[in-house]
Amino acid sequence: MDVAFSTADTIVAVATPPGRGGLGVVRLSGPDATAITQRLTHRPARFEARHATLAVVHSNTSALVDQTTADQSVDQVVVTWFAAPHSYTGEDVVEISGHGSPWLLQRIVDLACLEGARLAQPGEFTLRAYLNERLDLVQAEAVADLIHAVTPLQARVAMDQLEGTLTTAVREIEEQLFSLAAKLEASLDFPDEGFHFITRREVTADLDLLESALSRLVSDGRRGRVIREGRMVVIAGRPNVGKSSLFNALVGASRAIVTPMAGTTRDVLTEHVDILGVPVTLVDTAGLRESVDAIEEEGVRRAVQARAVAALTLLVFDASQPLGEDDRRLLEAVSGPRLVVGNKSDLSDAPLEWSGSRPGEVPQLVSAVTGAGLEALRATVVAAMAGGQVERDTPMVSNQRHVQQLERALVAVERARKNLGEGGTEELVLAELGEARDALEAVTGRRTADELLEHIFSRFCIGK
Ligand SMILES: Nc1nc2c(ncn2[C@@H]2O[C@H](COP(=O)(O)OP(=O)(O)OP(=O)(O)O)[C@@H](O)[C@H]2O)c(=O)[nH]1
Ligand SMILES: [Mg+2]
Repeated sequence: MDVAFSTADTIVAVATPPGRGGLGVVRLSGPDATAITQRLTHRPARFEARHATLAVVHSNTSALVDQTTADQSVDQVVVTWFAAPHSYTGEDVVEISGHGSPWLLQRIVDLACLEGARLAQPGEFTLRAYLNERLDLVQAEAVADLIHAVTPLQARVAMDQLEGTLTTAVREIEEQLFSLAAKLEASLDFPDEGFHFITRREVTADLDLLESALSRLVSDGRRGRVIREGRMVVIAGRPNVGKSSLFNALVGASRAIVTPMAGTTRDVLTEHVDILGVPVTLVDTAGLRESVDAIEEEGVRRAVQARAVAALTLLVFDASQPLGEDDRRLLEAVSGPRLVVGNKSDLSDAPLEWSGSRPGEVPQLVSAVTGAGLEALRATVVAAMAGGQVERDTPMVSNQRHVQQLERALVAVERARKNLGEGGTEELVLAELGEARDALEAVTGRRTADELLEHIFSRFCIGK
């Protein structure tokens, strides 16, 4: 966005997704939004704010009047004007609902540009909403998340943030920081008496409260990030243990070929699934064994590659059989985060004989055929991805940028506590509180560099 965040001009873009639809919306925002629309629709009278007005967009705009082309009707549209400051961007916004043909909508945009509008950059409407303080940065980022949401839980988390739950939580912590800092500042004015307006014990208690509020948000962010970003989970195991059957059961469709023959899967199969609200890229792989078959060998090589980039590996064993050589090799080979799954639990009542794994690692018994144990497996998978955190309320924090700043604030508060414990002065504590406040202001965007804004808003689509 090289315009350096100018808000002086009027921007225009198609706001609905590309492709055909019953309706399509062209949106304008800026000081000339209504004037441009009046010229497009040959309407001398102003539109009425927040009223749907039937109008016709003409091909012959004022910019073209001296041309010889005959005027034509381009589209019959409904125009709605949201008068500043009561609009999404805080500026005059006009929405032109036309018929949802990409060509027609593009034509309306082109005509608007001839009348003086400028094509909007990705995210520029929301950027203006932020610059005009209609949204803070958390909320603006939540708009992008909401647009990108593919699971109901992702949408819930984004919507909560758009409604300001995280902003409110951050503001509360900022207020606590501010009132503590104010008391310390006041004490500084009376240096001889030291901690005059507040005792050391009170400072410690306040810092404790801040610390626990911040660490709650930071740990919230672990699960939140998993929900927002999604994760890749790879299913691995020796041939025939039922990896593809488990893959199909979790996908909810018969996607991978399943046969009683060992070595059925030879390629890497990928599906996007919603596991308790977390968008997961689930990967089925070839069974791991020494093979003389070149195709299978390649499949095994790809399986190893997939495991290397996975957030989590499901190591599948046949619970109805004793562990074999290939099983043991696999247990040694997989070094990253993993869950051990004993499949075919329906075949035997005897518990899987289990040895040779990491301490505390016990196989989770499932049956891909009957579905037994799958619900519990889903919960364990999500908990494992979120760093062992069990599911509770919808997390308030989900964006890595927010998590980083909250961690920065937490570390500063922890340092302040440590300083105080070691007999540090008010100045030292105040410096740390200042650092914590900077970090929190970076979350909501009250202190933000232009490059960061550019980075954040470039994630948006045009028209948003
Ligand atoms: N009884 C029972 N049979 C199962 C279960 N899961 C898979 N099977 C059977 O085990 C055989 C192998 O299943 P697959 O899903 O193809 O196994 P795989 O691990 O993908 O095998 P490869 O692709 O060859 O590595 C098939 O006959 C399945 O029907 C289960 O939970 N219970
Ligand atoms: Mg398979």
